[in-house]
Amino acid sequence: MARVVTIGAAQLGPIARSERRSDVVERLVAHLHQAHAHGCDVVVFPELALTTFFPRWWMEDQAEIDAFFEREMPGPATRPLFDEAARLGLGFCLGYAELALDAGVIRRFNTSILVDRGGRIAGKYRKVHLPGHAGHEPWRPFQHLEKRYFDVGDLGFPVFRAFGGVIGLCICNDRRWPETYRVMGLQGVEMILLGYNTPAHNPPAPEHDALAHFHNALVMQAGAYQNGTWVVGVAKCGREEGCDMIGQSQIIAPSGETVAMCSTLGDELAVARCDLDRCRSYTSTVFNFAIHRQPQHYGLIVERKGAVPPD
Ligand code: ING
Repeated sequence: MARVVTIGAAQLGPIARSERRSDVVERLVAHLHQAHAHGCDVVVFPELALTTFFPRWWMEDQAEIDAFFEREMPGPATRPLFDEAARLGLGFCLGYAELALDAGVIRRFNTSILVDRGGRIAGKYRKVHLPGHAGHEPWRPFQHLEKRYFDVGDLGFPVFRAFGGVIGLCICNDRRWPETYRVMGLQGVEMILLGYNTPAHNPPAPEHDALAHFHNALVMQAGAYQNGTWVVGVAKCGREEGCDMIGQSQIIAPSGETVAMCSTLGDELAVARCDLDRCRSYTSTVFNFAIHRQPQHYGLIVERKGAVPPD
C-alpha cells in the first residue's frame, strides 16, 4: 500500500520591506487555494516567509529589528492562514522569525513549524547553522547578519510523525551541511521540508556565484539520496530590495532525482505526489545503516565531541 503525500512547494517571489503581514498572508492563502485545487496534502513555504529577508541590513534599534519577529504563532496576522488551511484540510510548513520568552529571557530564532491538517503545530525547528557574520561589514554590497539577529537553534534536528510518515525540518544554510540530513536519517526520516533565502551573490566567495543553482541542487539531492529520504526545498527568490535571490524550488525523491521544480522567480507552486514507501528502496539496501554503516571504525575524530585538541 503506497503512502502518498502530495506536496505543494509554495515558492515566493520578493517580499518588500514595506509589505504588511496581512498582504503577505494573502499571498500564502492564494498558494493554499492553488494547492488545494491540485490535490495537495501539505504546502511548504520558504524560510522567513512573512517578511523580507531583513538580515541583509545592519540595524541597531531593537524595536526596528523586533518588528520583523512574531511573538505568537498563530498571531492576529497569521491566524487567517491557519484557519484557511484547516478549512481546506491542508497541512503546511512555515518559516518565520520567532521571538520567544524563555524563563523570562527573550530569545530570537529563525524558526520553522509543521502544522497538521487540523491547524495544530505538530513540530517546530530552530535554525542551527546561522551563516554570515555578526558585525557590520560595510565592504559587502549587502549584509548577512543572521549571527546578529538570531540565537543558534536549541531544538536539535528532531523528526515528527505526521501525514502518515516521519517528517523532518531544517532551514536554508542547514541544507549545505551533511550532518543535518544524517542526524534525521538516523531517526528514520522519510521527508525533509526546508525553506531558503539564498542570494545569488556570496560576497566572501564571488567565484561560487556561477554555481549557486548547482550547489543548491547538489546539497539537497545528495542529502536525499544518502539518507533515502524525500527533500523539499522552497525558495523566497527574485530581486528582493535590490538583492537577487535564487529560485529553483524543488521536490527531490529518495533516489536524488528532482521530480518537480519551479521555473520562475515569483510566487509559483510546484506539485508532486510523493510515495513515502519509496524510501525503503534505499534505506533497506545501499543505505541500510544497521548493516553497512561503521561509526565504530571511523576513528575517534568523527565521534569525539568538540574540537580536536592541538598537537
Ligand atoms: N542563506 C544562504 C544559504 O545558505 C549562503 C547563505 C549563501 C551561504 C551563499 C553560502 C553561499 O543558502 C541563508 N539564509 O542561509
